[in-house]
Amino acid sequence: MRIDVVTIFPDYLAPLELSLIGRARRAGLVDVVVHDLRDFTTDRHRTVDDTPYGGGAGMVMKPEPWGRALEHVRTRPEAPGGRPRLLLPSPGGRRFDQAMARELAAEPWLVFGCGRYEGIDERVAEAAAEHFDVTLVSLGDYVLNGGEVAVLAITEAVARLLPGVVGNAESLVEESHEDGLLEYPVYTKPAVWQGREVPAVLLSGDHAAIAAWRHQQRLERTAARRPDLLSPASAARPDELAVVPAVPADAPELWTLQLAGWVSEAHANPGLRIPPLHEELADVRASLEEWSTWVVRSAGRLVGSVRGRLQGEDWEIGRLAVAPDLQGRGLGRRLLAHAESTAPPAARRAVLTTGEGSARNLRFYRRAGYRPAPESPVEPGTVLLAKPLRSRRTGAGSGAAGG
Ligand code: JD8
Repeated sequence: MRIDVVTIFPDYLAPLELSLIGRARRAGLVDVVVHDLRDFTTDRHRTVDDTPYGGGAGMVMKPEPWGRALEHVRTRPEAPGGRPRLLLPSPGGRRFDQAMARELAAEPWLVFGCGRYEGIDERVAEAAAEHFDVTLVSLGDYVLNGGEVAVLAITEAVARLLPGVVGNAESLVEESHEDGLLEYPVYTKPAVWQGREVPAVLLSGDHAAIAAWRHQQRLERTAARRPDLLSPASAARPDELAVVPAVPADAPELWTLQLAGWVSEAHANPGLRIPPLHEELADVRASLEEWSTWVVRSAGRLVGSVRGRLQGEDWEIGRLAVAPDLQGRGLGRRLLAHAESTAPPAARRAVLTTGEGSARNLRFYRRAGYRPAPESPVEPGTVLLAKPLRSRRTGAGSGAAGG
């Protein structure tokens, strides 16, 4: 792989002469060439910046030196030929991650353009697209003073994936972000340090037990420190998620969600017939015609739903479901509040049913203001709960006196 870097601070890239990457360069496994942008200026002050059109603080990098520099990198005799990837570090770029590192490691030729000041004249990237595949890349959501640090990090993350750069390629496999899990804790001699022991399993010689322990450690650490890596859905904060009307295409996932969501209710109410667990996909499709139904998606996955329909002066709320692995984060509360907020003016109270044995649900609905309804539930073994709705007609408080 060839890596060309254009910068006004060539010495900033000196760390790439060290350690693994330095050794790989000397071994010819990767060829890194650093170019000084000022070599492509034409004035005796080697000017690379000027004031911004439209005013404002700071300076902007001039296009001409960049045009000349990129043309030189692309066409000089030692250039490997073909259409290089031009990577322009920028706070607004595509977030660099291990997947992008793997993608870039498959490229024969990378060219990095390091901006400074307030950035590079926008026309440079536009013009470069004629001969380069241009990608704006960001190291992360914080502001640096230039692109060099990003190039150091990206070059190291990419070059170490090249064959022969990391001595034992095996170790690449179990690394964080490689397979979506953080790495397991590591230890070396002495077995006891400051009274702190190395976990006994690691001294056991039982490789199967060690592998299992390490995998468990990776899962626990990832769940504790980076739940977003486990399933992007798990990271979403409920108040960030949009509650939207369900569409027919949601039916299969809705069916799956309700089958998953009512298992715990079945356990809590032995012998009680739980309608959601006895429905087929066709029943769910049909229900979308009869009920106003809303869903919530996180990272593309349908993770919550609720529905409502007017029965006389009652706004009947049902099928409030949250994916089991995402319960306990307030999404249920959000969905219930949404269902209540969409009750038509004619509705004087919200009603819903849950199992007598569903202690957790009963606590949840009580906290939301629901109380056992005066009338008996339809199904034996269930509880009919009701909550007065702020009557829209009068704008007065809930039906209850003084409500
Ligand atoms: C390139 C100039 C500085 C940025 C005014 C501060 C990447 N993750 C990242 N954060 N910041 C950068 C980055 C910053 C750069 C340049 C990359 C060129 N600056 C500018 C805009 C605000 N100054 C980055 N990758």
